[in-house]
Amino acid sequence: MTRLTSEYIKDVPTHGADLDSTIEAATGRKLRQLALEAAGLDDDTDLSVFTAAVVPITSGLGVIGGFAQSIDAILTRLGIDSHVTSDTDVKGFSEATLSGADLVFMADDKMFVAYNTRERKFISNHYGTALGYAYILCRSSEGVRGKKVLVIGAGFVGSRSARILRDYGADVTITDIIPEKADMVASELGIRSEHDVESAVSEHMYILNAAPASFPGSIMRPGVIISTSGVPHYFDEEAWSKARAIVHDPLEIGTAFMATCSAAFSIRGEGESR
Ligand code: 2YC
Repeated sequence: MTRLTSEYIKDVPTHGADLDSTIEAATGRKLRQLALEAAGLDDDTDLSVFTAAVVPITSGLGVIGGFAQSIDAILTRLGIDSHVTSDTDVKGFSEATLSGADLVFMADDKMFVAYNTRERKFISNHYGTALGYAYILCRSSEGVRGKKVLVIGAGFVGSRSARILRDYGADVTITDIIPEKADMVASELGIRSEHDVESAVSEHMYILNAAPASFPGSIMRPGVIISTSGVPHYFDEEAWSKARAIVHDPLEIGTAFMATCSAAFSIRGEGESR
């Protein structure tokens, strides 16, 4: 799991409108609407009835400057009544629960979760990111049913994205720099794996990139759509000129889908932690 840096997320609190215009150009919808739809919630769902607390966690490599504040800004943009706790770690968690927070967001070096205190269930950032980028790819291509889709990266996010895209009816191929990882996920999901990443990229119009990969525009097909959570994120000029859409951000998409999916536990009264 790639650890974010303060530098990488410094624009998150203010980049909401820019991200929405990129997402809207690709899908015709804004992020909030997509995150509600994917969580099975109505577009007019009022998320302001939910309170959220973001707890900075100092374990392991410690706090990332601006991380909790970025999560807080993302949740506020969704209409959730959010705040960052004044304390960190366990004291911060006790402050969150004593304040009656419905949703508690916290991340150590291994996991980032949205915990629904009412339903006692959580949504991980791995799942929120996988769902978010898969749903954006689906909505960018007027649906992926029967379409060839490439997933790059067979880790936590890539394997979950592949499952979600398969369940959307896509013809999914997965690839990874470690071929055995792709083969394992492929056999588990009943999809194809491809060991030659570059030839796989050159053969697909719909790509979900969940790896810190960067591939040259010279191997891409004109009009390709790339939904890419991978960090670090780099595409050359030819890639930007060829692609119909390249959708990326370091934190907001995954967090927004975590938020709607964790709220959905309360609204829909069903679902399991994931
Ligand atoms: O500021 C804090 O509370 C830190 N404990 C946060 C550490 C987050 C580490 N994880 C990451 O940088 C990202 C996640 C957002 C998802 C994958 N890696």
